[in-house]
This record gives sequence, structure tokens and C-alpha cells, in this order.
Amino acid sequence: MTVKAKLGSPVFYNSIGPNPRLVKVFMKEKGIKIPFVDVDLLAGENRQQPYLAKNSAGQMPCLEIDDGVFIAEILPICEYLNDIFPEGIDLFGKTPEERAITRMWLRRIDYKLDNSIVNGFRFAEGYELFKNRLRVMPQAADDLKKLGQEMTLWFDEQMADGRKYIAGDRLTLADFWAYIIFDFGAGFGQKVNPEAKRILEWMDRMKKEHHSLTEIQ
Ligand SMILES: N[C@@H](CCC(=O)N[C@@H](CS)C(=O)NCC(=O)O)C(=O)O
Repeated sequence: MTVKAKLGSPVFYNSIGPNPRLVKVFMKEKGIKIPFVDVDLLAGENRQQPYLAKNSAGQMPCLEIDDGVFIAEILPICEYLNDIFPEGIDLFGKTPEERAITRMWLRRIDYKLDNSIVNGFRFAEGYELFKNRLRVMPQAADDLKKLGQEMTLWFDEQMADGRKYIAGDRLTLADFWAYIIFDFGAGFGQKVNPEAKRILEWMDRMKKEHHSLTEIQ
């Protein structure tokens, strides 16, 4: 009996947005098929009951495990799915060292790119949508967007050693997460820094090699 059969199928609480997109892309890359429940983020369903009882942080996505346990935060969600569906492409790494390196880059993407690019959006173009959900700081938006551009260059410099991917020579979840954040920013007026030539080349390659990134928006 596989672990999957023992636990039954998890359920994915889905919406628009870069965080749910990463989990959907991850599932597509791994060939994981589980039931989805759509939550209307634009209408704020994620900030009300009954969703809040599943994820008290009120954000999307979350994953329900069949014994009534809910997991939020995209990294633990992907790691959990990876553990129970170990077949297919490996986007974390085979050894403790490889997995730690993958997580290191995922954290760097969260802190250096997501925080600046996504909050730059929330505090400007996303202001009306977010003003009653979060502390929005419109006065910080331009600086966050500039920081996003600087951080893009930092990631570009990391690739100066000739690495093929964000975390080195292995394709990892970090590639998909960074791509999705850059793509999100570009969709809302934060074009990828044109000086970040290596990042632009890598994005082009990712898009050509991984159709999940164009199929799943
Ligand atoms: N740290 C969270 C971030 C989740 C997040 O920011 N989700 C966005 C969608 S991409 C969201 O729920 N936005 C609507 C809201 O905050 O009301 C994770 O890893 O899942």
C-alpha cells in the first residue's frame, strides 16, 4: 500500500495569485492530480469564514489532509505533496545537502524578491484590493519596486558563475518560484530589470522548457 492510498487524497484550496500558482505548477510538473476547491480571492472569501477556520492567516492557498488537518504556506504544502507523491520529477533534491540548498534559495526568493515585488504591487496597483486586509503603505511602494529591481540584479550576479539554474546546476522548486514572482511583477508594471541579462535568458529557457509555466497562470 502506498502512502498516498493510506492517507487518501488531500484537497487543494485554490485561487488566483502567485502563491497558488506555484503549487499548481509544482503539481503539474510532478503529475499530481488532487481535487480543487476554488476560493474567490477578489471577493475576499479567503478573509472570512468558513475559509478562516481552515487557514487562520486568511491567505491562499491551503491544503486539507483527509484527517482534517490543514497546511498553509506554499513551501510546506509542496514538501508535503512531495513526500506523499515521491514519484516523478524531483524538485527538492536527493540528499539533505541538496534539499537544504533548495530551501535556502526559496527563502532568499521570499525575502529578497517576493517581499519587495509583491508588496510593491500591493501598496500601489493592489491598494484598493488590499487596503482593508493588510497594513498597506503606499508611501513605500516606489522604494519596494526599486528594491525589487536591485534584488533582481543580485540574483543575476549569482548566476555569473555559469550556473544553469537559481540554486546551481539542478532544476529546483526555486526556479519555478523565482519565475512566478518575476512574471507576476512584469504583469503589473515591474518589468524584469533589463540589466539582468542572465535572469532574462534563464526565464526564456524556463518558459520554453516548462509548459506548466505558460499553461498555469
Ligand atoms: N506566505 C504565504 C503567502 C500567501 C499569500 O500571500 N497569498 C496571496 C495570494 S498569492 C493571498 O492570499 N492574497 C489575498 C489576501 O491576502 O487576502 C504562503 O506561502 O502561502
